[in-house]
Amino acid sequence: MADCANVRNKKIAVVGAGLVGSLEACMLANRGYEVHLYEYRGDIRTMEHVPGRSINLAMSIRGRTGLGAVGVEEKIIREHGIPMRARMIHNLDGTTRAIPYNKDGKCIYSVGRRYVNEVLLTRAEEFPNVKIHFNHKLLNAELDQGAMTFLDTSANEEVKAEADLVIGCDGAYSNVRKQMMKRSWFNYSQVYIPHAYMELCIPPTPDGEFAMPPNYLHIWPRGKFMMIALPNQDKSWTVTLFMPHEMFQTLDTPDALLNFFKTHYPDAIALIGKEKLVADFFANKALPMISVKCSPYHVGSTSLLMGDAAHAMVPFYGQGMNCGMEDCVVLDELMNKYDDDLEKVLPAYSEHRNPDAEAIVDLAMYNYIEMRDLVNSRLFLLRKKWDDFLSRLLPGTWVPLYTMVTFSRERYHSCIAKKKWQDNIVARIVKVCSVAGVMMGFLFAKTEAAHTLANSFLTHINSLATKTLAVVDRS
Ligand code: FAD
Ligand code: EGU
Repeated sequence: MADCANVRNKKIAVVGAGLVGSLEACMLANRGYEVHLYEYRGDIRTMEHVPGRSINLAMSIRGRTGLGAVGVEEKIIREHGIPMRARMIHNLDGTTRAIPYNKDGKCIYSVGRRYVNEVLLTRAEEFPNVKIHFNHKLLNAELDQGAMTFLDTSANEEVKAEADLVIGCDGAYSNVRKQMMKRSWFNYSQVYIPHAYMELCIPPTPDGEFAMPPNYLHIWPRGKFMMIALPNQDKSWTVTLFMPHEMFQTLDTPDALLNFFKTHYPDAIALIGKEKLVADFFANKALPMISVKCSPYHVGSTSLLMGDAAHAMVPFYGQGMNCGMEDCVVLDELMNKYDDDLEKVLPAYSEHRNPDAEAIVDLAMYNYIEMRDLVNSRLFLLRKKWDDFLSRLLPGTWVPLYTMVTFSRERYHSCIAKKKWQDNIVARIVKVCSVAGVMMGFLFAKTEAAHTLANSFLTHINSLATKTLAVVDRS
């Protein structure tokens, strides 16, 4: 525990007690700060139903490192994590195919959002220097003064508060970020993608078992629409259906819905159950997906954005929570480096973290475009196979992009740089092969028959090269 002058007596307000805010509160408490954690909702540990999105999430090394720093990694992974060792691809004809994530046995874990959040809240409360204020909605803030106004929703009255540092962990539609947007030299951009998502549920079988093999992330890739399923601890599955939001509106009757499923996800109807599918679909609503970039993340030495507030991303890499939890680790490291001198730490954090956050926001968006444009699951398989083939051929030097992102803490921006380097090599190999092919053509071209053979060979190589280059170009 740091005990220097920079920490003593300093008060930090963390706005938002979601996955990132509750972790960040623990991290700061560990350093000895007086931490006030403000949350709009009530205490989810005492609520029966928690409103909000995505019931379970894929947790990988970056998130786990954050949990480990406050001593709850073991607990969450062991008690609440379901290993997913491979993807299970569901083809249109009902056949399935598994593609492992990692040949060294590394895997990702399906965790319930609620469990993770509850464990982190309980951990935060164990620190005597943390106070959690539930039912407090941030209305306004003077960020360079550290002055905040909340609505206490249980008493329906406004409450003022002050802190030396205000950290916005208040999610994709962040109010703290909104305050920063009033300031000069704050950059901001957002994009809504045309797709929306809806969560459905595959219940346990009558004998209380998982209805599909549990240790997989199940995927139904269908180009314009896609479904993904992650296992829950109660042996149910949370299925997320992704499709263009206009298309959700065209599925406006039970018949239209069932026909859609019969055409695109025939195997899923039995798994969800016909009546349940109709009931859940029409009881739910399709939710939007937003992608946000901004910079810098700080105001002087008095305010900072972390998690989705700083970098909301589309969910197509399973990295939003992982990245937000890694934010906390990065800030902690910089606090060590600069001895908790916030004047130095905050600018250093913005400068260090922004290229990485924007890199994963981009990667998630590219992956969305790639999945959307894949015509069928065969192409999905082909892509993964090609990457895995090269990584087996050149272990260590040729690490597939998703492996760097998911199973290492390589900085996100350098994952992109390495991928570009790999693509360059592939393009070169293809070129060299084509030239070699042309030379062979001339060598063989001495007889009439050889000439014909060489010609068809060349045509073949050429079309192959063009196709491969087109694929390389797109990624
Ligand atoms: P949030 O979890 O949104 O928490 C923000 C908190 O702030 C909330 O508790 C909210 O009530 C509170 N708040 C908001 N406004 C105020 C206010 N004015 N005053 C006080 N409190 C406020 N990530 C992964 O790593 N793996 C996955 O598999 C994955 N799957 C996903 C699937 C979907 C469909 C979606 C939409 C996202 C997925 N994510 C995934 C991303 C992940 O959900 C987010 O990145 C993560 O929840 C961000 O955490 P956060 O704490 O920054 O924000
Ligand atoms: C989307 C929604 C498979 C949870 C990306 C893979 C996701 C998750 C993939 C959601 C895909 C897509 C990867 C993981 C993960 C794959 C990954 C996506 C979890 C490239 C709850 N994605 N997701 N890639 O490789 O690296 O399996 O909602 F379909 S986990 Cl889109 Cl590793």
